[in-house]
Amino acid sequence: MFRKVLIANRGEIAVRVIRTLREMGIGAIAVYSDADRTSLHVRMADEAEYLGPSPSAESYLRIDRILDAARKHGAEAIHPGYGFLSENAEFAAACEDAGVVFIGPSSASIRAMGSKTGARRNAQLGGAPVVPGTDHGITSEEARAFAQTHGYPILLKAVAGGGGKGMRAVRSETDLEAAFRDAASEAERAFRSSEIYVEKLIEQPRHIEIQVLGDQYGNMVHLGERECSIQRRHQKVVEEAPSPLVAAHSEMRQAMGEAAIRAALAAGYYNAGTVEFLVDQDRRFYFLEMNTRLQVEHPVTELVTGVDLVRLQIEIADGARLPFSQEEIAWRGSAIECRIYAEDPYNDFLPSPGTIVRLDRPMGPGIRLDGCVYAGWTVPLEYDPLLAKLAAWAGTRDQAIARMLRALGEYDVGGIRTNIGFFRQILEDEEFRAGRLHTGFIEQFFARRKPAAAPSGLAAIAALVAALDHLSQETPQGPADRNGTSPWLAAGREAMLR
Ligand code: MV4
Repeated sequence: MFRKVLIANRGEIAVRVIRTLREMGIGAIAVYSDADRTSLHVRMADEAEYLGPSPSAESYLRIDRILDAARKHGAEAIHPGYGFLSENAEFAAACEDAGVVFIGPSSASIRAMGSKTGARRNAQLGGAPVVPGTDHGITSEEARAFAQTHGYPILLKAVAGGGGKGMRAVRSETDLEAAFRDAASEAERAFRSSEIYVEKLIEQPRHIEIQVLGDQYGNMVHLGERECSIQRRHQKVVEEAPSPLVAAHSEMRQAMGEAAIRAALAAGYYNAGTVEFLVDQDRRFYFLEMNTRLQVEHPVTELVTGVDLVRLQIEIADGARLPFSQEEIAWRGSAIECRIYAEDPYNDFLPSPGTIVRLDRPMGPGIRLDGCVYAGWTVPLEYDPLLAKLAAWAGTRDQAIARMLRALGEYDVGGIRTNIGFFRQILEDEEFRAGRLHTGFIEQFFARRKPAAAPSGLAAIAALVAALDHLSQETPQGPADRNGTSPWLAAGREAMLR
C-alpha cells in the first residue's frame, strides 16, 4: 500500500480524503495557495507544500507544481478530489508519465467521457438508453434536419460541455439559427470548442445518478442511485439516497445500475465514477453523461451502503480487486445531504465570504458533517464558498427529514450569511416531503413562496416576516435569533406558509 498520498485539492474534500488516509495509516500531503495558508486541510495534513498565489490557475490547476510537490514529499499517489484537475485527462496522463498513481480512472477513460458525444457513443456501445440525438458535432442545418425528423423542442449542447454551458433549448424552427449561434459562441468561450450536438429536450426531468465502482481487472458494481433533482443554475442543493422515485419503483435500481455499469465498462472504466441519467415523466431513463471523479454528494451513498468510497478508491488505485460482489451490496435507510454555503439565499445567493466568529455544529444520532471551517477562520472569496456538507441518515425518508431539520436547528454559524435557514424551508416544503422532485423544483419553490401571490392581507404579513427573517440573518448575534430560529419568528413564518 502507498505510504504517502498527496491531495491535489482544498476545502472539505481535501479534509474528507485526509480522514480516510489517516484511518489507513497513510501519510497525507496537502497543497495550498496564499488564500489557504490557515485552512483546515493544511492543518490536518502530515505535510504541506505551497503551490502559489490564490487564483486557482496559479495554484490548484498547476500540474507542474503539483507533480513537483509529489516528488519532493515522496507521495506515491495523488487524490484529485472533485473540481480543479479531477477530470483533466492531461493531468491524469502527466501523473501516469511521472510514475505517480492517479487515484481515479485512466486518462483514456477521462478523455472518452469528457466528450459528451463520446460518452453517448460509449453508452450506446454498452446498450444503455440515450436520449434521441446525434453522436457527433453538427451544423445548424443538421440540427434543423434532426428537428424535422424528431420534432421540437430540441436541446443544443456543447460537445465539450458540462454544467449547462453552451446549452440552448429550441422550441421552433424560427429560433434555431440564433440559438445555435449563441450556444456555439458560449461553448467556444467556456471550452475553447464551439462544437454543438443535439438531443430531444426532456421537459422537467428528474436527475438520478448511479455510483459505480470498478477495479482494474474488469470487475464493476453499482452502489445504487442518488436523487439530485434539486438544483439551482446547475449546482446541486440537496441530494439524497435512495431516490424517492426509485424507492417506490424498485425495479428501476437494477435496470439503471446495469445500464450504468455497461456504459462505464464500454469506456474501459475503473475506480469510482458516476453515471447521470435523466428520468422523464413516464419514468423512462436516459444516459446523460458520466462524471469520472468522486462527487460532492458521495456521502449519501456511503451512509446507505456502509462503504467508504475514498478507501476503496485508494485500494483500487493500488491494484486491489473489488472486495465485494453486486449481491453483497445492501441499502439500508435513507440519507439526505445539504450543501452549506456562505451565501445569501434571499439576495440572489450572493456569496458571503468573511470571518466566522461563532460556530456551533450539529451532532448526535445519524448526523455526518463534512466540513472545512473553524471559528476564527476567514472564508476566502477566491473559491467556491462551500463550508460543509451536512448529511442526515435515518431508517426512513421521513425520519431523515426530521433528523436534518433537528440538525439544522443545532447549526449556528456567526459572522457570515449562510443558506441554513433556506434548507429549513425546503425540508418543510410539501412537495419536497412528498418526494415530488424535478429539475425545476427550486424555481417553483420560490414561485410558491412569492408574498405577492398570497391574498392581500396575508401578503403584508408575509413580507414583514420575510423582512424580519432577513434581518435575523444580518445580525446573527443573540442566541435567540440565530438562523431565523427564534421561536416567535419561526411561528410567524409557519403561519405564513400554511
Ligand atoms: C438535458 C435536459 C433535458 N433534455 N438534456 C443540464 C446540465 C447538462 N449536463 C445536461 N443538462 C440537461 N440536459 C435533455 N435532452 C435537461 C438538463 C438540465 C438539467 C439536468 C440535470 C440537472 C439539472 C438540470 C437543470 C436544467 C437542465
